[in-house]
Amino acid sequence: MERLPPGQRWVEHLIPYDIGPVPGLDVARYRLKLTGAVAQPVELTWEQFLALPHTQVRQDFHCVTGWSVRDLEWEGVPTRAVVDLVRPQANVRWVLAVGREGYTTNVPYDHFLLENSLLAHRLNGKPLASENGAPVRLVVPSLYAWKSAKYVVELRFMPEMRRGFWEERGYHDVGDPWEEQRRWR
Ligand SMILES: Nc1nc2c(c(=O)[nH]1)N[C@H]1C(S)=C(S)[C@@H](COP(=O)(O)O)O[C@H]1N2
Ligand SMILES: [Mo]
Repeated sequence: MERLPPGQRWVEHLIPYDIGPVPGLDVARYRLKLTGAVAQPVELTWEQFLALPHTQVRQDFHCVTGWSVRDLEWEGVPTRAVVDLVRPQANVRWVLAVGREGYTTNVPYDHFLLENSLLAHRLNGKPLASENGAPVRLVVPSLYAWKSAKYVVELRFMPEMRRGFWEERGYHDVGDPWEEQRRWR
């Protein structure tokens, strides 16, 4: 099976992209908020986050600007584990991921729930570098890389879609690289 989605080319390493400066953070002050249409909203400390079940995935990563990186090895908490914790309502269809610098992106709930989706804090055997989203990054390998919100501080579970930073600027609400869903306008 073809491994490179249409219109992509392989590069060796991730190319960091940020919408703006990212304030530094001591993990002792890190909180991950799980909010929205859920039975049990939760705010996790760094220790509580690390105590959740862990997984490792090896996945290619595709940026909408045209580059793809092979075989990134992410380690962290499967999205399923946080779903078990907060129990989203049956009508939830979207997750809005929020970065601590204010970045947002809307992720379809079915992609968020895939087995390869996780909240990563390690990459290729090392703690996540700050430029790649430390301390915790949402990783949704089934979608273009802009859906993988770095520096994630909140996941909001929503029945209705609310567009994130790039989606408001015309990028696709789903963003499946195999369907070349780059833009909606
Ligand atoms: N918080 C946050 N997450 C973000 C971004 C951002 O600007 N802020 N940029 C996105 C984009 S456009 C891409 S291509 C990837 C890049 O990941 P990298 O910086 O680890 O290479 O991060 C995504 N996640
Ligand atoms: Mo991107």
